[in-house]
Amino acid sequence: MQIAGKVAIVTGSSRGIGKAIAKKLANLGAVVVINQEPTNSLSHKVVSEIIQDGGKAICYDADVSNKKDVCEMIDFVIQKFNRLDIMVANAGICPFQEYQEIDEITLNRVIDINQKGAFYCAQYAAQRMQFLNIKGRLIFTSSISAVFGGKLQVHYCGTKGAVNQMMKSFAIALGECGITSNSIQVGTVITDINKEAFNSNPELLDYFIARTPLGRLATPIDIANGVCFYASDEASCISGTSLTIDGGMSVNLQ
Ligand code: RM4
Repeated sequence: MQIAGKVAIVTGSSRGIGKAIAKKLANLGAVVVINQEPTNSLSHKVVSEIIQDGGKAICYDADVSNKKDVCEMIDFVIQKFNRLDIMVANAGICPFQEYQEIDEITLNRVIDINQKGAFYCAQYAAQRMQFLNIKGRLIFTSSISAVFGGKLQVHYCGTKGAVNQMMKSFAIALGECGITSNSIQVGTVITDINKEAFNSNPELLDYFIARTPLGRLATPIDIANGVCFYASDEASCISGTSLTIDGGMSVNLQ
């Protein structure tokens, strides 16, 4: 997959799925920007792991729900590398809660990070790519929860549905510039986002595995593989699509 020499930002890449995406992109020769929210302190470790593996990476703290932060991050990257080829809008949260318990603060935080954050990253990255005449890539981390509901994810599912619709609309708006826009519909992948939920309810994990035709849940690497394909030159004629990576879970009603 032709990615060498490209510059990529991966939001929420200090751990979990974002970290796997960043490491795979770096492994394929991209210069990767590891983004985390400023209160976090893990990204330096990811950068040193990538450099130890012979890759190129820097880190940049920015709260994606803050438009000014996002624009400054993108401007910094373009100033440093003279280009931005790949924007992976991956940062997201999913506080599992009964619908009655979801207060305004929580709802706004989920929308601010998952939906507005993805929008700010895509909007400004696309504007800069267009200005620099770069046939770039917008890749969104969506979810099977964009299609299926979740009893404890009423707020989260709404944002993932929105991410898919934004993705399609960006694809239409940016086609004439040769910029593609796609999303990965992530199945149930065990990371910090849901570890607690599974620890407190191990049967749920057994249920998800049992309904997955391939008999295993997708891993962060599986998601990274899909993102790297969308980011590659080989995917230059793919836009406005969602690739589901879930071991077949979402097509199985059993
Ligand atoms: C995914 C899907 C999974 C859930 C995670 C947090 O999009 O909904 O089932 O565990 O989000």
